[in-house]
Amino acid sequence: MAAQLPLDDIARLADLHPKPGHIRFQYGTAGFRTLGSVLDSVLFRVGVLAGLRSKKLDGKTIGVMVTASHNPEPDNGVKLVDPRGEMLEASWEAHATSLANAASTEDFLQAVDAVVKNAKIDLSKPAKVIYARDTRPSGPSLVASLEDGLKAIGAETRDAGVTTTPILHYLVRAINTKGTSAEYGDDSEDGYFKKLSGAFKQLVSGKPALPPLVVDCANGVGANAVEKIVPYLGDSLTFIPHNTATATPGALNNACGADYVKTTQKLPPSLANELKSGERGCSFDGDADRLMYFYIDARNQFRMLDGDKIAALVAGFIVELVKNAGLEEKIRVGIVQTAYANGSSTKYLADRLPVRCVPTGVKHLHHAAEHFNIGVYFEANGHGTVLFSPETQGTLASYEPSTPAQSTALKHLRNLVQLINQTVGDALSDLLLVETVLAHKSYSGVEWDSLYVDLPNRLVKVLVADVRAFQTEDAERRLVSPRGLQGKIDALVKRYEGGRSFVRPSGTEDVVRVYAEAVMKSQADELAFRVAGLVYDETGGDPATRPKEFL
Ligand code: G16
Repeated sequence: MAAQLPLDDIARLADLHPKPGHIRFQYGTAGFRTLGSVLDSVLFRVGVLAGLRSKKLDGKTIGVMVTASHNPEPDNGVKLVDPRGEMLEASWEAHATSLANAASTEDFLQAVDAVVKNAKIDLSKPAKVIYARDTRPSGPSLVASLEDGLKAIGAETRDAGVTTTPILHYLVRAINTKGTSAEYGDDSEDGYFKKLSGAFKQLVSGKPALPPLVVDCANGVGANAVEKIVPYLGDSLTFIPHNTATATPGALNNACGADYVKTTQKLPPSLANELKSGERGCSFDGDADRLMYFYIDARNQFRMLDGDKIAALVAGFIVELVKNAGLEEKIRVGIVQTAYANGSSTKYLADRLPVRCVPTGVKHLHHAAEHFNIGVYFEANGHGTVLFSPETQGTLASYEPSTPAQSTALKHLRNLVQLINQTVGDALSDLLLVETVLAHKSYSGVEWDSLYVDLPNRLVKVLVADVRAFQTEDAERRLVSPRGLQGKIDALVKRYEGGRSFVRPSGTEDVVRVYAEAVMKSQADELAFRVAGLVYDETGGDPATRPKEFL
């Protein structure tokens, strides 16, 4: 007889985690994300779903990360990680949403059964799941709910404890590739730190050590990772960690971290006296999958080096190595960006390399980057990585260089394959990558920054009655609904020199985001607030949050 669902176990445990009646959950850009206090039922159901996903994939290990990343501390969230360490396959997002919204235990059992039938899951297969959480106070109880779901479906589990999102992604891939030719590394935090630090030390060997680096850990789990990697790095790089108060209530992502830096374009106040003219620093976000750099210039002004600048720095370095290795005929490097990429960065990169624009969300960038031999993807917010296709990794492994210069470049490329976390954006791995390039080029923030000059830009949020009323096309660069709004935005944009603006619904917060750029800062600000005002007026936003400049 074919294996059956353990309905009694699922029902008994599901009863302990009832769905709040008034909420509709959506598996979005970064999984489920909302107030931690309403996520109990979602976590239980995600546990069941993770078990089913593993069964579907013949018992491969699935990851579950409990985090709300850059969101404020009361929020929490959960996302699934597929076996190669990438985001959950898009077709399963609908299954996640349907399970999360089943109104009662009975409805939930039916929804589970529907997923089993729909996805043709062989229930006799094993289920293996590894999970982790960030440092949010709501984490432990949500993990307990998740564990109930995993128990209900009979999954074999591994608790990776409190760790960063990218380490969890690394562990998933390491577990699933163990003993294969694609082995990714030892499936432990120690394996991760050894892999990254080993490659970094090789890459910077013989280069003068860079000055110590100020790291703003956003009072999140990245603080633990930074502390742990220090002994592995030895004297190859020195950190000055800040915002490491992971146990202080309300501190997470508060006036610090990568999102703060990107959206306010300011230095976190806590670092005000830490950086002197010429010095560089960087910020992680709450789960350490985003990285922003900055430095203080000769006039004591804060200068931001965002994901676009990281992409330009890293892509330039990789292209040079590929050329120096004599591999430019075989290896094509490409870039993937989103609509948020600064217009100057797109121009700078497109003059040198193929560039693709895709909708926001790492999964979109990741998939597009897989089409290149080496795909460099970064969102402007600092979320990104570099992918080396399996063929390219094969080429790098077997290539026979014919000069000492080629041999050196090849060695560097091989080490980059080890240094870069290719499963997802990883603040720590990206930091080591940036430091590698700075060391090789003898760049300070100034030289790096001068690759191109950012167009002034502004990002604002608008709270509206119904975010779902906003739909986009053309990689989120144009609105299709509410109808007529795009035409008004176009008319406004035309009045600003170098003007560009777009409006899109956030996938992680209940807001609409408005981006604008123009040749002058005051114009970019004005355009952003005018477009935000249009959005507000069109759609009846909350009066309390109407963009202030236009009240
Ligand atoms: C997540 C996604 C990113 C996305 C960001 C903001 O980041 O992984 O790809 O750029 O949300 O998305 P939105 O503008 O739709 O809210 P994180 O770091 O929060 O996981």
